[in-house]
Amino acid sequence: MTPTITAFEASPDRGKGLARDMRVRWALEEVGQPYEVRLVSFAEMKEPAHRAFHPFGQIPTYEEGDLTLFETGAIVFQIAQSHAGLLPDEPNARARAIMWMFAALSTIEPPILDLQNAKFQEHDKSWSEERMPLVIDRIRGRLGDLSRRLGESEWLDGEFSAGDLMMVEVLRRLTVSGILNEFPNLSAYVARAEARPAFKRAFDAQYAVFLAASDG
Ligand code: GTB
Repeated sequence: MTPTITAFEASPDRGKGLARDMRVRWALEEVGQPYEVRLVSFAEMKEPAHRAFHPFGQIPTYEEGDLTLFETGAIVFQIAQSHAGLLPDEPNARARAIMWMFAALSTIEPPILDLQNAKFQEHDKSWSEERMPLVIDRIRGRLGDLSRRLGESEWLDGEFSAGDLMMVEVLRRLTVSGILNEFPNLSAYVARAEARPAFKRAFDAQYAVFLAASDG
């Protein structure tokens, strides 16, 4: 059964692969599972037809047979559980890879999202400039801890896993900010992951959507 995911018809990131369909595409490419994409406009995302798949009116969603999922953590976990290649077989190593997925989503991503909100939604507030150093320092704190744990290792825990995929996807949101460059081992970690053939296929697929939208 070929799964179908949803993605932005016109992503605001202009082809940089920063929207969250990228992590689902990448997971599917890593495990060699072909997929289809249904592109949705911002207006369509808020319509009842899309909200039936995603109560919060967002992308991505994942449909496979009679299973429909939203939330990239759940989607990538489902892909990793039902195919070989993204989770180790050994039970303890598998549990640790899943732990890193949660760490990416619940410990590293929130302060990074706070920076996006501060930059794009709160920049016109009187307190915005004063708050910014605090927002950036929270990210620095988390990245410092992550950088120390990664050290000179290639991946977070042994072989590349869904934990690395999710962590790299979260860290990629920081590339334009320059903060990641303060942690050379984390920059190298992201670059190593982006060099994976599966990442490149996923990136090219979402970029093709951007190019097609720009032509039209
Ligand atoms: N927790 C959910 C998950 O992990 O699936 C979050 C899903 C989510 O935030 N989806 C965003 C969305 O649909 C797209 S990825 N937003 C529209 C809305 O809420 O109305 C977030 C995103 C958007 C834009 C960029 N960008 O331009 O760089 C990057 C990431």
